[in-house]
Amino acid sequence: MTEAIVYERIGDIAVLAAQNPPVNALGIDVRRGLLAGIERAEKEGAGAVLIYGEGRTYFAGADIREFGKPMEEPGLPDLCNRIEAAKLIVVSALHGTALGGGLEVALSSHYRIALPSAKMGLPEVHLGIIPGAGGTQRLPRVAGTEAALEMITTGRHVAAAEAFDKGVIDRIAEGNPREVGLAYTRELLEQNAPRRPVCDMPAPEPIDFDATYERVLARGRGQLSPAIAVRAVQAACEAPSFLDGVRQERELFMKLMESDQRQGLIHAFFSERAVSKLPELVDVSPRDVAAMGVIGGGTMGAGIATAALLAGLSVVLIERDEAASVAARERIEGNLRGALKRGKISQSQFDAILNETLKLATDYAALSQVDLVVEAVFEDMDVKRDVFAALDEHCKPGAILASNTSYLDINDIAAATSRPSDVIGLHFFSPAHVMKLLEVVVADQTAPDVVATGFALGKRLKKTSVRSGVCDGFIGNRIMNSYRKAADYMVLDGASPYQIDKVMTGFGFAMGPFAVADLAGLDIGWAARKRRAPTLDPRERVVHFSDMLCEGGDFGQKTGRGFYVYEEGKRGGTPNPQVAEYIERDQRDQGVTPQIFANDEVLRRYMCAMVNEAAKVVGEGIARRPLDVDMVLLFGYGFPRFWGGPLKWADLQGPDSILKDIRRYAKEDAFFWQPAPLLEQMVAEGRSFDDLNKEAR
Ligand code: 3H9
Repeated sequence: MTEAIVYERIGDIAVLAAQNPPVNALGIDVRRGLLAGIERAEKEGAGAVLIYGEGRTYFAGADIREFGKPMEEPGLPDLCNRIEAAKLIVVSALHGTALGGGLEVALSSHYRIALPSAKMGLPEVHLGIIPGAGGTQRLPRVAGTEAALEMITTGRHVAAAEAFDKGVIDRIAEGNPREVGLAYTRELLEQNAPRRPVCDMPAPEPIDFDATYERVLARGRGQLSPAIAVRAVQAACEAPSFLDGVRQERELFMKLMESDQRQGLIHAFFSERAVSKLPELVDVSPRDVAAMGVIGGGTMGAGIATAALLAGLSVVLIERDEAASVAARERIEGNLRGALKRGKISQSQFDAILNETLKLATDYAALSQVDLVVEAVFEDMDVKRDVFAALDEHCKPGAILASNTSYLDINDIAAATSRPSDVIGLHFFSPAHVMKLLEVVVADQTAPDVVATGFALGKRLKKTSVRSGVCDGFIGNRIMNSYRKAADYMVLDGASPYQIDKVMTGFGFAMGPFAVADLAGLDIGWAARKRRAPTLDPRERVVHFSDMLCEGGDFGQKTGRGFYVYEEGKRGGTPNPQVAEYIERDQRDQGVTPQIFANDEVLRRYMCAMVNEAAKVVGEGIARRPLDVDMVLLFGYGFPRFWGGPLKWADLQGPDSILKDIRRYAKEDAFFWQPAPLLEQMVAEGRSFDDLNKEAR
């Protein structure tokens, strides 16, 4: 017996209690313990086995940390088959989250009971794999083909009541898993209930698997695991025997286990959790935040206020006059109405937020009691400095003063106050009540407990928070500027914006860079380019075709025309024929002879620009670790999760091959393609970005 599974005899019942915190993952000790427990129970002549988890959950799945390493015996598939083949009845009592291999162990048990709060599912597709211990064979047998396919291809966690309706569990009971499980097992013994192996149930009904495969593949935008899962369920229906189906599932599972997508998605899983754990904050307590101030009620300010209100904070929003206050309130009301419609809040919560928790004011004196204030006014240093001087005057001592600036220097903003250690950047992404990313921008004098409070606030608002140092654009916008420029240069040199968009959506982005620019508003980039023009380095190449669009009043989706033409009521746009004229004019003016870019080359340049700038951001200490950059791109810029992030992607390609291409591109434009010193150093030392992540732990 291992310590991870505690064996106990209660009368006729052998109880196997999992003790492998925090989530009772099915690591090698747990698997050995379960196997030994079943064998011992049989040997002792027990009448039944009860399996349950101590702590917060039944098994939450295979131990993901073992993936990529040689599998130690017993493997989970064999263990599940052995549990199912046990000579006595096996009962599982589920609580918490019975996920992946956890649900597979439960499905191998002969009877399943769950607490009403339990959730269950097969979320393997989110890790780039499929259930690999019989889940794709057993779930369709108990729940039917359609229901199983839906659960497996979406990875959705299903509540106990729904699982009961679908036939996944046999009973729901209030209490604790041990007591509930024991009572149920006793009852089954009293009734002489038979063993009930799912593998003996008839094969599920087949459906049109080819059509389902195509539909799921398209929905995955390049992610393979959900579509492969369809084929595994197909095997459950069509394979000559249960064991043959299990064998087919295993083959598909192993193929995915070796894929880049599995590596990318597991990197995303662990990085998502590591990103907000900063070693320097381990012993630092955040300040209490109950009341929040927001300065400015435009789209951004209203979004930030909405996020705070939805998280249960009270909000005082400052606008410059009555009319602007009314408009801000309407924006917030609109956002909240969306939350109401999606069932995120009830009508009474909606009313209470608008009538009680949200206050609007035009006088900074209304901020005297707030614990933290986020400024979201016009991006102009003079305006921001005035705001912060006023905050300094009116906010109580200890209140945190945060700016939502996207690129201005937080140190300069902090200098406008008498308390720079209380000043921080909290960079939200629009719409702020929807987007998951929060950049916590730490200035030179920001106090550690202020940083900790930024992260605590992010958690409360259900954001993924990433620490960033101060630089133009912080982590995300700085990197975006770079890959956007690479895209612009490719267009000037002969690629079309539509080719680039198509290549990048093929890579897995929801939208390409030119469609994104149309959505964000072309006037934003235009204003930034005009602002930066006087300080541009003369060696920098400049493109003009986007300016030409703006000069003609085409600002993207909001004006109905940009790189694409948008028709009222239609999703997406069609290429704007004028764009080709502007590009040709730009090429003529600059004496550029257009060339043809293969799609691979488009992807390579775009990604090399992203990786190179990301490596500079890490090398300069703006991001602490490569994984911080990866999470910024994943949660703020639509980077496909199955690649894990640009630096995980770079590792998968080999950092040396990226550097080789950057050097090749530098022959055409040495100014733009200056290799990141960190990348050069890593390649010289044979290290990967993942090595840097590990060293930073
Ligand atoms: C599988 O089962 C394959 C099989 O079909 C076939 C095999 C042959 N392994 O998320 P939290 C850690 S694939 C190892 O912060 P929550 C996590 O890293 C698996 N570690 O808590 C964190 O560590 P740390 C299918 C794991 O309450 C700590 O536990 N299962 C695993 O917000 C707490 O996690 C899944 O995909 C794991 N499986 O959420 C479920 N799971 O404290 C994945 C968690 O050091 N897990 N950890 O940062 C989850 O979805 C959530 O963790 C869960 C709890 C909902 C369980």
